[in-house]
Amino acid sequence: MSTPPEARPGRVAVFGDVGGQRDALAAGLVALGADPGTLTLPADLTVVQVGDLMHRGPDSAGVIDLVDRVMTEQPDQWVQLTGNHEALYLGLPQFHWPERLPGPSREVINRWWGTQRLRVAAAVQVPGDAAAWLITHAGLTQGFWRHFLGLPDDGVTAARGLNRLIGNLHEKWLFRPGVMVTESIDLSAGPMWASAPDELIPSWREAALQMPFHQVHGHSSLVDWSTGRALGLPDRVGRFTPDPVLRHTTTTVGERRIVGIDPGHGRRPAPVWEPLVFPDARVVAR
Ligand SMILES: [Mn+2]
Repeated sequence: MSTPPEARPGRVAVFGDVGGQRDALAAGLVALGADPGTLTLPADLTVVQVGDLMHRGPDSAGVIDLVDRVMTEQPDQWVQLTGNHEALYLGLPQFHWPERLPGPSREVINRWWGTQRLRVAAAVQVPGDAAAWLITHAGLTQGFWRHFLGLPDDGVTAARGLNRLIGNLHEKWLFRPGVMVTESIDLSAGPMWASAPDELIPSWREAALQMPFHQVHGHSSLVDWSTGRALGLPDRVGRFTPDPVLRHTTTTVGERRIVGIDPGHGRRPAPVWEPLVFPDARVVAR
């Protein structure tokens, strides 16, 4: 009997927002041992991508093709999460964006959603740490965790609760906007829209309880990497550790961590960035 892939510890690489930068994504995969020609992933590697595959950069259609091919050929090794930009194509438009994917790419996004290949959350377990890592596009705010998920007390239950909303009567909760849409700060902003400096980090820092998991998110950052400027109000964001080479920020909230990994690709790819790699981990919910 072979061991199911999800039970075998290996590298789990979490990729931030891609924003149409197909070559940057491919280079990141090759750096982790993917075949430079076919991009076939090495057997010990699982990728979790946090969504926002498209727009801004030069080759959104190429990104969708790349991901569709890897997900078809190695379905156990690629977990694709939904961002607010994917949501533009899922019948719930909430913001204006000047670019539009070509029809065939839109059909791929809809096929992923219809077949539940597009997820909202994943949970990763690292040996020796009792708390799991919850991975979503924008992060799970304390308010959304409390009011819309019913205070799940671990990351696996939180990930399952979020994914259970896909296709459910309450699916629209997942797209609950925040300050980036409404210009009004909401500590219950949803996992597609929460702003890290204004909503995600303050929602947990200001709560008198322990966050029951670690988190990884993309979507927004505590630093404008192009200028190095910190974003948000310092007394609400608190202290954090920026890594300008990886383009990651780490905030410690009590005993838990929140790691932001949006590299901030624009029209051009970020000059430096890395995925977050857990060297010995398992995807335990997806
Ligand atoms: Mn986003």
